[in-house]
Amino acid sequence: MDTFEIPDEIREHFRAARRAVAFSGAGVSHESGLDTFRGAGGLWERMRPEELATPEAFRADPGKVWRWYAWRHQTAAGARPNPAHLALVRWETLFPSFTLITQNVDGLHARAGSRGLLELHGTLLEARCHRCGKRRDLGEAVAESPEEPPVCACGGRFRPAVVWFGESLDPRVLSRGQDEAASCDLFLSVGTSSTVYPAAGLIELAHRAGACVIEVNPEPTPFSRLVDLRIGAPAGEAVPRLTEEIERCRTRG
Ligand code: BV8
Ligand code: ZN
Repeated sequence: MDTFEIPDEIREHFRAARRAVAFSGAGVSHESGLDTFRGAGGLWERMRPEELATPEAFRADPGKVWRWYAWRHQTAAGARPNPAHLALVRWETLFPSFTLITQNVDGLHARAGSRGLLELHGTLLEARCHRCGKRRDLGEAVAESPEEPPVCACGGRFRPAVVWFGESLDPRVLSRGQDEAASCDLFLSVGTSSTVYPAAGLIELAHRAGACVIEVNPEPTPFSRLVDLRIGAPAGEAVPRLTEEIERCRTRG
């Protein structure tokens, strides 16, 4: 992709924006070599979510769920942030307020250097006792017990510190994300199928608040018709290019 057209009225939003939000999903990490969940080649093509990413699945077969997350942890630890993660770090200096909200649990935004990140679906880097809530490093827990989840001092089992289907998101993280979406003037949705709620609801919140909403995704999503600018290209190409355009608009006017 050499270029994409940015209409003048969108450039005007780039110049005027005071509060920006980026909302990311698994597609942002695809060019780092991590699988997405949905779509061709996605993780859910090979496994059913309810067999692995639910509390019921963990109760039924804790070892199977633990080994799947151990594999994902290893894959994420071996991956490197790509140009999309790195470009989003620059957004922190471009606007008076910027919040990065992610559905990803792979830790790549933080490793790229993003600060103040809102991780809506938790993190793959930590394990949490399902009974007492004690947290520990997931990599260490896997090294100690690769096949079955280790047992906590309280007798409970450690599980990945992610949010499974049917579980509530951390209400403080969710409400901060909702507040930011509802009060921003520029909202970038990138690499998400926009199908998992309540996360996907942030896009609608931003749109209803009158923000300029941009979508970066090679495939259309349920929100594609609502957004102000759709860029049908991979994040690793589109986000750095978009970031350069914003930098140009904000420094040279
Ligand atoms: C809850 C974390 C209250 C762990 C994940 C019916 C209607 C509406 C809602 C529901 C419903 N039935 C059930 C629900 C609720 C449910 C839900 O939304 N279900 C949907 C699927 C129907 N939600 C919940 O359960 C949530 N909790 O509602 O609490 C409650 C409480 C009790 C009882 C009931 C309700 C909790 C949801 C959390 C799920 N956690 N995982 C883990 O990772 O293992 S899900 C998973 O989906 C991911 O982790 C990710 O976080 C999330 C979103 O996925 P995406 O990031 O968007 O990834 P996806 O693969 O889908 O898309 C990738 C995109 O990238 C594609 O569009 C592709 O085109 C694009 N792409 C590919 N390459 C690139 C690219 N884009 C850019 N560049 C590229 N190179
Ligand atoms: Zn415990």
